[in-house]
Amino acid sequence: MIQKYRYGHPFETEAVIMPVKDTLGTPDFLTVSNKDTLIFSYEMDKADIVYGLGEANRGINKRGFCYKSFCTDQTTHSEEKQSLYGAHNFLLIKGKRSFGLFVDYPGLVTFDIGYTRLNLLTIEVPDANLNLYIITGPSLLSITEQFRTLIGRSYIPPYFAFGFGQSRWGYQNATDVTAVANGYQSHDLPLDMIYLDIDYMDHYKDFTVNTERFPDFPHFTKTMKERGIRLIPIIDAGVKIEDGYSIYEEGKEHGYFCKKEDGDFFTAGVWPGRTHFPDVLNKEAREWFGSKYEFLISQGIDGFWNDMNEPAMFYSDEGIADLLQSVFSIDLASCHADDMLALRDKINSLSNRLNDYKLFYHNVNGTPVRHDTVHNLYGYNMTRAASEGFEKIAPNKRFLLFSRSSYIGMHRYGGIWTGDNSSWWSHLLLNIKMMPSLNMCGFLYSGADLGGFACDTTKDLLLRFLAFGIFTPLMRNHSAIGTRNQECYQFENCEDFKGILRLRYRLIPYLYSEFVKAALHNRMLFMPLGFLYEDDTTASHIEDQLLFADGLMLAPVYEPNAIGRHVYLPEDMLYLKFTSEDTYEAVPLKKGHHYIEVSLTEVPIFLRKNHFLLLANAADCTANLDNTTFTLIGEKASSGTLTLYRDNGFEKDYDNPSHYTTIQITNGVITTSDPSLHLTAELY
Ligand code: MIG
Repeated sequence: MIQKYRYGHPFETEAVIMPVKDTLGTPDFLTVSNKDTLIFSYEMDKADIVYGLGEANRGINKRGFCYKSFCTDQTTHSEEKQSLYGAHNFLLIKGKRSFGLFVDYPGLVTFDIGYTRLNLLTIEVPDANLNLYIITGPSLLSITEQFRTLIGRSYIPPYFAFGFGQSRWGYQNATDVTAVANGYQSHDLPLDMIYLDIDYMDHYKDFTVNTERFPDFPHFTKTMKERGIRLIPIIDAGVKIEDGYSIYEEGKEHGYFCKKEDGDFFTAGVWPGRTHFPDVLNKEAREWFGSKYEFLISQGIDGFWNDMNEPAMFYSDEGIADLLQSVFSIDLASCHADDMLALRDKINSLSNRLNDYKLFYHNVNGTPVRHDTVHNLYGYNMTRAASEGFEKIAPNKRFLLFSRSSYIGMHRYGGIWTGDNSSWWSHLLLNIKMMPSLNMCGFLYSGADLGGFACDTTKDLLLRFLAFGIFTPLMRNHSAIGTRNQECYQFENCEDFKGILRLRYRLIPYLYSEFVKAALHNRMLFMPLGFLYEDDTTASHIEDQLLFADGLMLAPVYEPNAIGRHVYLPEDMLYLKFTSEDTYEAVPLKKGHHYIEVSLTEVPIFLRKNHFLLLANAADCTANLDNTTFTLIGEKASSGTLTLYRDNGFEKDYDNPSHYTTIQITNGVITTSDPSLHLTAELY
């Protein structure tokens, strides 16, 4: 059951698509105090587990910390950080009273989950205009499904987006990009996408291509596509101020940029230098910005990543003016260390200042709305702009699209990547912990920068990152300029990567099928163990194993120099130890605690009873995957049905019954609704 409590006059975020009648008052188990702000409190039981918050720091269980929902360009995801790039205000509390809670409010929301007081949850919103949704149901899975139904169907990317992508900030030109394609293909390592970071543009201007670096871009995208590789360019939020640059000129002419109180456009410093922010909360401006993606689509581009859309800014005119004033007011003769430290702090806090977010306005249906009060909707609407643009440019075609910043609701338009992590082992664990909470909030197409973005990676870290990454729908190796080269072929004995990458390709038809079904039925792909084994206290507190799709359990290795790890099995399972993409050992294991050995090139997969794993033959890119020949792995004693979803990979007719094939296994006998399938069963 879903109840909606309305306070004041909420801003219409469009996170929710399902109409729900207002309930008066406040849920009886919450206390609300209403002074200048609105604070909801809930007394937690000692044993309650608090799931949720989507793209947030720390554990699967969010207890013991204070989180701030305020989309932030967070360059270092260390443990004390309270805000990352997304604002996903959904909590799911499991305990004597289990319920889901969604705070639909577009500005700052503070979630103190047992930080100030161990057993007290408080949610603080700076003004009293919001919608609060309370969801109850017979199980955690049912509550999540109801929430997902409330917020609408998740974005479904094209098939190729399930391939492996290589990215790096620093690829300068066609030669660099070609070298990446050659590096992978000459070593027999599969690849589907190469990402273009900001250097492909002309002076970082959105919707331009630097023709010195890419002399014939349409031809280049075409030759790459013939090799099975798609180029995925980045789009940044800020539009460069430059006379004669058409995007700037058009935006200026129509007033499509965010304005200050005095009516002048707000100016922020980002990569292109001084820029204006397109007012994506203004419908007309959004349509205009979205239509601009055509410039690249017409040159053969099928996918994009939207960056810097918190929106991030390095500085503002006002911030610089303020700083200069402080600098010039210093009297060296009388100045104290404190003055100098204050100045240093001022320089360090020039970027992404809250004060700057208070200086500009959106035009929402003719009404000016101050940015900081709706801050969390910017990345969402930039991505929505792109998606709505695609609808017009090619209505039947799916594009790859993901964003750095997001709010719940954006999951209908695109996926997300989790931003600038580091080449740290702890960030591999963070990646594992974040996936289920992202899924709860509808972000199915998501993933981290595998190998780590900042800092120098190591081969073993990259291998372990990839061994988990082969399950994340967005599987991309990305790294920052100035860090060690991180493409798989750059490492000694690069054939070590082959088994893991090729296993990903063997998994793609299954992954894709499970993904589309999860999107259509509002289910999760990654789940905490406690979602299925609710009464198993041990399972419910496990933070480093996940359930995956229909019937798998994952237990990735995330520590350096480990030769294996401990695994807890909540029930008997079949342990599949993949030693390469096509050799594996199948070992039935009993419920309970085990130690498994996992070498650097191996991938452990656990299969639940009465479930089956479907594998294709490996291929060097998604276009070459055979979608009719599969291996089915399971236990002899298992019976079950697997519904396999297949389509042409780019159209949107998901309901077409011909896309669904049922494969039924009963006492080792397989029957299928598609007699042209070539199935080989490997049953143990
Ligand atoms: O200020 O475009 O998160 O993936 O490589 C950095 C350069 C801007 C941040 C993104 C990262 C990307 C980088 N961008």
